[in-house]
Amino acid sequence: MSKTLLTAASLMLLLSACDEPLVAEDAKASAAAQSQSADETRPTVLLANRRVVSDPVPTAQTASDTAPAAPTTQSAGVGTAAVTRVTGGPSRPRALPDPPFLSTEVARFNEPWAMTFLPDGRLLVTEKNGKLRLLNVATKQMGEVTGVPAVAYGGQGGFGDVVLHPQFASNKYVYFSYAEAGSNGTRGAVVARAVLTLAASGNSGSLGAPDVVWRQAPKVSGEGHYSHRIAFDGANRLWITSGDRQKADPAQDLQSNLGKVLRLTDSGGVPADNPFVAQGGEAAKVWSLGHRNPLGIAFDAQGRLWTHEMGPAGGDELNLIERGSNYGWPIVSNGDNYDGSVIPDHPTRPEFNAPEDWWTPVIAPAGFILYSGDLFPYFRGHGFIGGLASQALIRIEFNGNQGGELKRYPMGKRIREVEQGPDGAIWVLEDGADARLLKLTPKPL
Ligand SMILES: [Ca+2]
Ligand SMILES: [Ca+2]
Ligand SMILES: [Ca+2]
Repeated sequence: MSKTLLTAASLMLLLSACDEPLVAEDAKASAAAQSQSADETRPTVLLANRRVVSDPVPTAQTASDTAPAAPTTQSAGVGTAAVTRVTGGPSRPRALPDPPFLSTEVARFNEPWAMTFLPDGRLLVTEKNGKLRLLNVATKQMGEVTGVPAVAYGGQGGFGDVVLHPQFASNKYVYFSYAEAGSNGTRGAVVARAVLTLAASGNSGSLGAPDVVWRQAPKVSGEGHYSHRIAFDGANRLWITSGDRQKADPAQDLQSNLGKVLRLTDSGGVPADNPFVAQGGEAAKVWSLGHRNPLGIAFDAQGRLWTHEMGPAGGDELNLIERGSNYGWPIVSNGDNYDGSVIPDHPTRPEFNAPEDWWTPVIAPAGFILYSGDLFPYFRGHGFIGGLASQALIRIEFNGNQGGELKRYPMGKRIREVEQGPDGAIWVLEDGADARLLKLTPKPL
């Protein structure tokens, strides 16, 4: 467990890390945000003893140019267990440039949070203050989709995720999340769906009357840790990450839906085979519990669900989500509290599901894809995570039920969102005001 030994220097880096910016009730995180530059200048130093940080060179290909391209394996220490890296593929170049992509600015947005491509190749982008943008990425013409409900903008909250129903082509349903105001200054995340109508010409559209399919319960004070990331599986089930709203303990309470991963029907109902359905109420919608602030959710080609979540001071996690499992927050974390008080690490309580990889200092993960495109065939099956505090794009490699960071690409800005385009380009959104939308395409060899 050398990962848990903290030197004075690593403690300073811990204090310099932050998950989300400028949340009023989390003063120590805010203070940390002001000194994050120390983090960005040396993000991999403390990881050197446990990671492969350079792209692997597929030396096996030199053995025979005519033999079928067998996967190349190499070992790397990840998390608490050794992982056999599986790399290579039929189109893998002999060595990847670093970075392996060219970055092209396509547009700029004001505090973008999420994006998703429409079947016609246009891009929907949410902005935290409640705007839904429609961008023609070919012409760069920017329009707007009207009909977004009022959002409770402030802190980490506002307009959140946007995804299409798997049968969008026929039902036109767009699902989106946002922070909703309650009584006495309380707030909570909401997921709603609405029919999207696109204008016959030009670059605009409108949402029909929104139908709320899920609400965070109870609504609480504060403006942080909404999470509210959305995904669909292959059976039209609606998956939602619900953050702990910085209240911590509710993540262990099955009658609160804070700090959970939820599994619903596409209209917000309870699937009969959910793990806690017999307990009724909020528990019936829960798939897994003990989560803090999961801002990334994605299914892999085998249908397994992966999420990442922000830890406190240290302890960001990559998790394989398993039915009915408890991921430990706030009882265990490989990080500790911002005030320096210790939270027992995952290995002290093996009854909780431990992360497949974890990060101290934090990367502050936001946005997540599992790549399946054609432009970067050698990255198929890899994950890409946006990094806020780490100002990077983090590439994750998987082997069965294990996975971990293989490579970190510095981006120079906080990265809020990652998406795969129709042609297999990787798209990233920076965070904050005047944030760039970047299209990443393979760098010529
Ligand atoms: Ca955990
Ligand atoms: Ca700890
Ligand atoms: Ca695990």
